Amino acid sequence: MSDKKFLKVLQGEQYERPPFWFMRQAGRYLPEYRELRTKAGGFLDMVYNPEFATEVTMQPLRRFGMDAAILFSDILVIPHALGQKLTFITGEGPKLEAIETADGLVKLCEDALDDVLQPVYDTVKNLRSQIVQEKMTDTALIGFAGAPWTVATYMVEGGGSKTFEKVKAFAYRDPAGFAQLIDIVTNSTIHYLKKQIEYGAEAIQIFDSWAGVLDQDQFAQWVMLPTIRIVTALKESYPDVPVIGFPKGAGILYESYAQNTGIDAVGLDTQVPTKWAAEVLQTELTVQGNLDPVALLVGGDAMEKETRRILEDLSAGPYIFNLGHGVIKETPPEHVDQLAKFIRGEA
Ligand code: 1CP
Repeated sequence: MSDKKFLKVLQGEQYERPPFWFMRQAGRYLPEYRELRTKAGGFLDMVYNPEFATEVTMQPLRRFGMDAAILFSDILVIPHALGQKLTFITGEGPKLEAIETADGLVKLCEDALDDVLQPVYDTVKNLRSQIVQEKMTDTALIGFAGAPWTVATYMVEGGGSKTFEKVKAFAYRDPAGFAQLIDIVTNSTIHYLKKQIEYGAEAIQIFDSWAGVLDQDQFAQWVMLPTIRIVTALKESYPDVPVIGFPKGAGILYESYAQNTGIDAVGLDTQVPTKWAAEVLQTELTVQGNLDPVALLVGGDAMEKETRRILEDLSAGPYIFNLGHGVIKETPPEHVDQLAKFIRGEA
């Protein structure tokens, strides 16, 4: 078993200074990322180029010394590898050829997943040796995927959404057809995550960014069940690789998600009250989170005040410091530096 601090906390250990990493720690807020993205041509050209993807993953670690690296990829490589057309337009986010009914499922094919995803696996392998080469011996490598519900929202809506009308309508009108879509994504995700572990990922995070838009029954069906299937399958093959679940926006349903999905740690969004999390969640498993990304954007005293409160509330149990969602692209890198130093007790 590895003695990296991040992995130890996922096994339930506690530290006075928690390990930390930030969701979306690689990306557009870093000038060196923007430079490489221009050189690569497009976002997917970076994701499917192991050399570029490795470099971009390493960039924030060199500046800020996080305790974990997260593979540079995207949750939408699964629909892409299933054959759905995907483009990333700068400033507009992802666009997919929407699948609005079960008729569209015939276009998806699970046979060619690895043909598309092999460069991502190669990136994982590269990263493990790059981390050693740069002497970051205590830095762990996180692999990830989107949860089936969240990935399905993009597949059905054809991109990001504010209302989730199309994907919810599909699920209401044709639950059996929608279940087929969720099954296809679940199976592909299990395969994809197992491959990431095989190539060197030391922990896995499942991003369910839109878990919060469902009612309780839909949450049970489209968030809980697929997550249980994924975690069970991973644990069968790799019982020692920890899994972090991030059901953003789940509110009161966090409790049942944390207790019943088999995950080792739960990522808290900013809205989860930290004292509640300490009492209800942290007594059962490791928690991660949940500084408001806007506090990081603002920096200074406001950021330190929020961080201090979170550390006070969550440091008495197994805890990984993180944001409640991804780094906002306008965030000054100096603020990230300030936060990293603050968490380490250097400022
Ligand atoms: O223009 C650019 O350069 C692309 C911006 C970008 C980046 C840096 C996208 C497009 N994806 C990524 C990388 C990414 N995406 C990572 C890499 C590692 C890291 O965290 O440093 C990860 C983990 C993701 C995960 C992801 N992609 C999620 C889940 C987490 C979350 O933020 O909620 C989601 C929902 C996506 C979809 C996606 N990809 C990109 C964008 C702009 C979006 C969001 C679209 C929307 O608003 O709905």
